[in-house]
Amino acid sequence: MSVTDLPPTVPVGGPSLPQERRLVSRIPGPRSEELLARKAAAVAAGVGHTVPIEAVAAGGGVVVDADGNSLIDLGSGIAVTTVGNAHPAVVAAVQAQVAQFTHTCFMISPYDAYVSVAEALNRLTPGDHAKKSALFNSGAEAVENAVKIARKYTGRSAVVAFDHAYHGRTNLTMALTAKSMPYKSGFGPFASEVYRAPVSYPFRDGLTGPEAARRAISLIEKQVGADNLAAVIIEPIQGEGGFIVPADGFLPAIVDWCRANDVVFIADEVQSGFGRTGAMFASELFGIVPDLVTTAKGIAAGLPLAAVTGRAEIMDASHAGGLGGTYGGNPIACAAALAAIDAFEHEGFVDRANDLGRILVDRLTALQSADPRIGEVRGRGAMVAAEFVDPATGEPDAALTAAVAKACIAEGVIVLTCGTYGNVIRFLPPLSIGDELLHEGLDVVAAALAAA
Ligand code: PLZ
Repeated sequence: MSVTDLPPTVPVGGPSLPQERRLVSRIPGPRSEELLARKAAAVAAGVGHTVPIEAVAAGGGVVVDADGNSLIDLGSGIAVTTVGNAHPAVVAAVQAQVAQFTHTCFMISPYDAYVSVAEALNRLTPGDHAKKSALFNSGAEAVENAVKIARKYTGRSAVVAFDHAYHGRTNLTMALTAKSMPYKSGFGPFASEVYRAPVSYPFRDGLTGPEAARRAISLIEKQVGADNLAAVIIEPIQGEGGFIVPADGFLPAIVDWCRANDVVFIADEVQSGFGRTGAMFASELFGIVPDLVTTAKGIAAGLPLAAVTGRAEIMDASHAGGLGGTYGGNPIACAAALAAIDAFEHEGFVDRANDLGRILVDRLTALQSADPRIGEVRGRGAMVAAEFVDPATGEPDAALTAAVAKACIAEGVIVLTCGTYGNVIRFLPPLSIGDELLHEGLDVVAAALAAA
């Protein structure tokens, strides 16, 4: 069905959608319930959903459902629609490309959009060294390939990931991911030669960055050995694990150790990249230059695209034909990415992430000062979270977190939870949301917390 075939009651998405929270039924309303019943009958039970609606349109700062409810979007489809849903330039670029050609397979007949995305990534990722890129379909696939590339370059096999890490749902990326339930439980055996080190989690470990780095490096040296180690992979700000911002000095010390030991340092910026944190890449906030960077999500405003970008000599170590995939760097996804990247560079979105971040941190910190159940407010730019605890013990309070998130959704505000202990509400608004709508969303969060 094309947009023009939709019944007149279904609004067209994009920034022209009325920017309002509007509840015309309970959530889920009757039409959404119908779809959810069909989903339960037709879609594998393992594929869950957080917000019980049938989405029909989205744009600016709202998602509209089939019953006519308009929900404030504080999730961006997990940090994907960073420049906004159905951004007009992205829509135009996709429409033009889809009418031109949909696929040739870049490994068969190369085309401009792929090369242009690679050039943009080589230019935008941290560091001014010679870089190259390869494109894929999903964040997990980018991570898999970053590990392949690092192994080929170093001739070593071990990989170190960290506590609270999330890197994907494929076999190798499940092995790299820390949390068993729901990501890994029952899905093993997992890929071998993956080792786990402790991260810097200032709220829970109380260590300085250098102390936390020494702890991790000592474990790596004793339990893995630098000579066996191809790569260390880390999210500069951990996403699914709880929006954990490492203490100052932690990441630079790990990077320095990797350099000194010829270990490839991979920054997984799938969630933190592309303007989300108020810098183009979160690595910049910590003054680090990764050897390889994985990107996805925000890169193409909702079209499936991912990339590995890094030092030319590392990227070129793989033999011709060793990297690729049928759809990797699909021309429609690349066209969307070029439009989204242009929007990042010319529409002030990176500054906007910092403006939204200030509102989020101010409002949440004010709530925290009156409510000891908020243990910590943390994040950078428009990647901000609140961690909920039992004030008496400091223990994680997952039940409170789930209750607040559920109440927000029932009131028409999309919030997502995260965290190893399930006790974090994360805020990832599209950078196209207006201040007023963000404030209204946070009013609903405050009310939900007060009532919980
Ligand atoms: N690396 C840092 O955040 C995806 C996962 C949602 P894919 N995070 C959202 C879910 O429950 O499946 C992610 C990430 C980081 C890698 C990935 C994986 O990216 O595009 O989902 O494969």
